[in-house]
Amino acid sequence: MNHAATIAAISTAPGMGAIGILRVTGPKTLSISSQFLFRNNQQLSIDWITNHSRRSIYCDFTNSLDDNSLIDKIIFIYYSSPNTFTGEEIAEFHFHGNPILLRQGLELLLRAGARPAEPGEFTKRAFLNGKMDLTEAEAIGRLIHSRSRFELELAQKNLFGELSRLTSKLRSEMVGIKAECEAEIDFSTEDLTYESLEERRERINRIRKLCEKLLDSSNRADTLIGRSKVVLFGEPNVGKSSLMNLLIGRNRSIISDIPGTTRDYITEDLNIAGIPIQLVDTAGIRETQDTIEKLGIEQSLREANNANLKLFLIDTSQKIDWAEYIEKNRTLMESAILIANKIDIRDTSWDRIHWDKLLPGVSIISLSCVTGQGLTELIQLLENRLSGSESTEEFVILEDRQKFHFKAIVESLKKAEELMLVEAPAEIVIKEIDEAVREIGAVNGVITTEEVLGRIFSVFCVGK
Ligand SMILES: Nc1nc2c(ncn2[C@@H]2O[C@H](COP(=O)(O)OP(=O)(O)OP(=O)(O)O)[C@@H](O)[C@H]2O)c(=O)[nH]1
Ligand SMILES: [Mg+2]
Repeated sequence: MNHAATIAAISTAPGMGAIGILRVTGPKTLSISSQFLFRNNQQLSIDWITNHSRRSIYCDFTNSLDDNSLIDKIIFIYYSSPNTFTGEEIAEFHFHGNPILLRQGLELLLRAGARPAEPGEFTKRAFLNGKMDLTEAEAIGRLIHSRSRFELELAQKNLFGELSRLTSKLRSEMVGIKAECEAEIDFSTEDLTYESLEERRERINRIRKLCEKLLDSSNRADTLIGRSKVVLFGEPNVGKSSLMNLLIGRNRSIISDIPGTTRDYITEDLNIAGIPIQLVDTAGIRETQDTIEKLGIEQSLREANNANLKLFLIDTSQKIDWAEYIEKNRTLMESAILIANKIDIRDTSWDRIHWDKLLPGVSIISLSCVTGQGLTELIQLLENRLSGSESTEEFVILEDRQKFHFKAIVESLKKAEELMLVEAPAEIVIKEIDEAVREIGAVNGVITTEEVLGRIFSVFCVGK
C-alpha cells in the first residue's frame, strides 16, 4: 500500500543527547533527503544513495534552500522499501543531539516537501502495510511508556507476538465453530447427535473461560503496574519529613525540631529501582487539642490505610520504654516496616535485639537521615517489597480497547451457550458466534476503521 504523503519527524526523545535522529518515510524520501546531503561540496546523487542502501553515510547536512551553510556533520542511512519498519522507504538523519539543531534540520525537510508526522504515524504505516498486527503496534506504544520492568516485560511479550498468536488461534477456533453451525443449517444433518452439540457447547465454553481468564489476568497486571503508594508515618518529630527529603533528593518538606511541623500530607512521585512510587509524608500522630492538627492526623491515618507500603518511623534518640510503646502502637506497627531513625544519636534505651522478640516478623531498619546510614538497606527493602516476586509469566497486559473487545466476546459466547442449552436453532446461535468472530478480529486489526486507528495511534509520540 502506498501513502501519498512523505512524512518527517524527530524520532528521539526531546532534550540533549549524544545523537538525535530525524526520520523520513514515504515515496519522496530520497528526493527530499538528497537535497541536503553533501560531500566535498558535491550533492549526493539519488542513484549513489540508492546503491548505498542500509549503509551509514558520513556527510554534510547543508542548508541548500538558503545560503548553503553547513548545519551539521551527520550519519545518514537510507533503507530501501519494502523491508523497512514502515514498509515504505525510510531515511534516518543522525544529528548531534541538540533539540535546536534537530528542529533546524526538520524545518528544512518540511520546506522541501515533507509533512510533519502525526503521533504514531510511522507505526500506523507499519500496521497498514502489514508489518505487524494491531496488538503488536499497540505494544510499541506501551513499551515506550513503560514505567517499570514488570510493565516493560509485559509490553515485550505483546510486541513479540504472544497476544497476536493467542488472538489468531482463538479466532480460527471460533471460525471453525461458525463453519460447523453453517454446515448444520445448510444440510440439516441427521447424524448431528446430541453429543456433538454438547461437545461444541463445551468448546465455546472453553474459549469463553479463556477470554475471562485473560481479562482477569490483565486486570491484576494493571493493579501491579499502577503506582505504589508508600506512606511515612509515626509520632511528631521522628524524622518523617527528613526521610521524605532524603529519598527524593531535595528539600520538599519543611523540617524542624518543633513537633507538629508537618500538618498536611505532602506527596511526591519518584522512582525506586525502576518502580514508580508515590511517596507521602504525613503529619505526626499524637493527642492534640489543635483542630487543624487533628484534621491533619486524621488524614495521616487515612493515607496510611490506603498505602501499599507503610513506613512507621520511631525516634531512637529519645529515652523511651519501648515495650510499653509497642503495646500502645502495636496495630500500627505490625502492618508496617519500622524505621528506627536518628540512629546516629541513639539513646541507651534503644536495643535492636530486644525488638525481634517484642515484634516478631516485622522488618526494622536502623537509619540516620543525617549520616545516610541504612539508606541503601531501606531502598533495597522497598525494591523487594514493591516489585514483589511477581513474574510476568502468568500475566498479560491488555489495552482498554482490547479489553472492550474481549468483554464483548465473552458476552456473545455466553449468549451462544445459553441458546444452545435451550436447543435454539443454529441460525440464532450463529449470530452470536459471528459477533464474537468480529470482535476478535477487531483485537488484532483484521477489521478496523480509520476512526479506531486514529484513536489508537494518536496517543503515541511523534516520530514513532
Ligand atoms: N541526628 C539526627 N537528627 C534527625 C534525624 N532525622 C531527623 N532529625 C531531626 O529531627 C527533627 C525532626 O525532623 P522532621 O523531619 O521535621 O520530623 P517529622 O517527623 O517530619 O516531624 P513532624 O512533621 O513534626 O511530625 C529535625 O530537627 C531533624 O533535623 C537523624 O537521623 N539524625
Ligand atoms: Mg514533618
